[in-house]
Amino acid sequence: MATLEEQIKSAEDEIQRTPYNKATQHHIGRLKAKLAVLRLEREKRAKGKGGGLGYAVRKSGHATVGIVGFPSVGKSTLLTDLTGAASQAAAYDFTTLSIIPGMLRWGGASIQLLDMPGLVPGAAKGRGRGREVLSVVRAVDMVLFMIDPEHPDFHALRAELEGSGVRINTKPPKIVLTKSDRGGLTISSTVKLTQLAGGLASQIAREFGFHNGLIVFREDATPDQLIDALAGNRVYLPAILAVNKCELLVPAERATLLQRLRPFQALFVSARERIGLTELVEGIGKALAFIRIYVKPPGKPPDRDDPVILRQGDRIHDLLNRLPGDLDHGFRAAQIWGPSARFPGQTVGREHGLRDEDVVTILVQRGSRGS
Ligand SMILES: Nc1nc2c(ncn2[C@@H]2O[C@H](COP(=O)(O)OP(=O)(O)OP(=O)(O)O)[C@@H](O)[C@H]2O)c(=O)[nH]1
Ligand SMILES: [Mg+2]
Repeated sequence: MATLEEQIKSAEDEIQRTPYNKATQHHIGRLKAKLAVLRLEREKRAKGKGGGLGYAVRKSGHATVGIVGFPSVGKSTLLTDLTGAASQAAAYDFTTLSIIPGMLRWGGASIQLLDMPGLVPGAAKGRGRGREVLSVVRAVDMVLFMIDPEHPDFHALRAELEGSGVRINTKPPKIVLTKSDRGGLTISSTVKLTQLAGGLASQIAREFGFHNGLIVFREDATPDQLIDALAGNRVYLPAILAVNKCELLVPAERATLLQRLRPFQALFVSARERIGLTELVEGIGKALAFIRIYVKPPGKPPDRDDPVILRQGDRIHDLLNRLPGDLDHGFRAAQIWGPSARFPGQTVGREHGLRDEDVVTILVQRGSRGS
């Protein structure tokens, strides 16, 4: 019986070897599902062993951004430039051996920037301290990829994150899974499934041991998306890409690199010469999609100087979590004025989605303390 590592390797090789076409599409879909299941098993075993000491990172600020790059691309130099935090920089690989945090301001928000040890190809398999670094990446709110002219292979860098279940600049697939004990597998969809037709969806589900229950598709998902939904441990993060040491590149080299990096829009910076840093910070703030929420105590005007900073997609319950006191407990309803309100003073519940510059009053049950 082949070991787990051998089984993974042979599935990876076979996927690589098999040309993708109509005739092989089912076979490849099933192989990918099998590979995903084997990788889940590898992760489970690594966790069981303890896998060495992980990094303890205390998140702070309104959002945490991790700098991800190969060794020596200039991550620590950038952290020190942008935040003043001292992180040793040197001309040899693996200068940074732990996670070094720094703080950065953007508008009214504070952003925590994490300098991390360099990743190496194979990190997702556990090379170097790859697994520990990747587990920190899974906990951040955004990734700042960094490459330099000597290590320009962004696609390899990104593949390390993908291999550990991190999905960049995409949304979770619109697939709802409901498991049950018996009754077989039912698949339904609100759109035509063109990439999982002919029983491929149920074949993939079976690889995951999903034999009974309901799978509902709300988009024309790919096999990879179904596998992500079944694996269940994927994280979806926004990311931007910086090319450091740009002062070493002549214009023609820049153009070639830009072309190769597409569709990612790279920002050219020089941490050492302090070029492009303002644009970089601007890019980070934009990608984090902050929204400003003004809290209005009942019967008083809102405090416009001191917004609560949340992120696009956040809801009333995220606001409750951010405000002092146990508002979540006594919460009765919220009233909204501004972009997300259908009319001024609309009454909404915990699930209401907030927008930039909303004004919100939290109403609490009698006996609880309001805000
Ligand atoms: N030419 C040039 N060199 C730079 C630039 N930024 C950093 N360096 C140099 O690149 C080398 C590596 O910089 P670090 O900041 O230590 O790189 P790192 O990514 O933190 O490296 P590890 O911690 O080992 O992964 C140092 O010698 C820096 O002085 C830059 O913009 N231009
Ligand atoms: Mg470093």
